[in-house]
Amino acid sequence: MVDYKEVKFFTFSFFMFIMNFVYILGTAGSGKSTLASSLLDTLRAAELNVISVNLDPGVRWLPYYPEVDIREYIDYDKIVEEYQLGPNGALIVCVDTAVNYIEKMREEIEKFEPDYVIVDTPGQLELFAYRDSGRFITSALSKNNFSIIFLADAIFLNRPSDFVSIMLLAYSVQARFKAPQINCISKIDLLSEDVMEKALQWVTEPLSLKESFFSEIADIKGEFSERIFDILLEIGGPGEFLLVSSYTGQGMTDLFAQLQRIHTGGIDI
Ligand SMILES: Nc1nc2c(ncn2[C@@H]2O[C@H](COP(=O)(O)OP(=O)(O)O)[C@@H](O)[C@H]2O)c(=O)[nH]1
Ligand SMILES: [Mg+2]
Repeated sequence: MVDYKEVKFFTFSFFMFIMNFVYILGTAGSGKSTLASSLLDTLRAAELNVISVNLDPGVRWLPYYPEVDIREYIDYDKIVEEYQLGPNGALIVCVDTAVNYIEKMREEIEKFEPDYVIVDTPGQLELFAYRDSGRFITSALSKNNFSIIFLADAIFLNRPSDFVSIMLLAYSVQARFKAPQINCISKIDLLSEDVMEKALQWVTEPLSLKESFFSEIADIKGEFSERIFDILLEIGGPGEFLLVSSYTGQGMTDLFAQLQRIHTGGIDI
């Protein structure tokens, strides 16, 4: 016989605890922590209950106050000393060690009952995206309810081949995590009007990149980029890119709308 009291309780608790995790990943110095801060402001302005989690054990200063912080569990300086490691080696040990604290961090997060959890990841993309511990932490902490914001610096908009290399990186992150992903180019406030105009064309109409290849010095690398671009198009497209600036707030409304679409509207990945 069905125990309706139990069913009711289950449904109630199910609705109580839908926490949407958003991991911000990207190239070193692309502005992940700054975007985390700006996104927190945007979501809070929309009256959502949002908290932040810092997963960068080596960071000295953050532009936001994280409610949950890996540095409370792991002492980067102590690991450098104890294992006699350089910065990269120590960060690898930190991220691998973080696996042991995921349950505790999850408990801390649950106490806030947030709608959204914005997770800032270590400076170096490869540390998190290309190690098994990073992937494990991502799914275990969020219990598989997560999306990814992939962030790359506006400097990659200088040449079409640079932009293709970022598309490839975005695709490789997508292939690693197999989660809904929003690709963003950061710091667009630094772009000149000319570059901004070209960038807008590239992101809204990826095929326009093909024409730009001709204007780049024809060499073997240019040809290589063009072929990679063709393959990306063939296998379903390089994906959309949003142009954002955490300083001016450009693109933040679009980013928010995409997040809401993924987490509350439901989209196929
Ligand atoms: N001009 C500009 N600079 C930014 C923007 N976002 C971040 N930065 C700067 O880029 C640097 C790296 O930012 P940070 O958030 O620490 O990057 P992370 O290593 O990816 O977390 C800092 O000096 C930031 O002030 C932006 O939207 N515009
Ligand atoms: Mg950072």
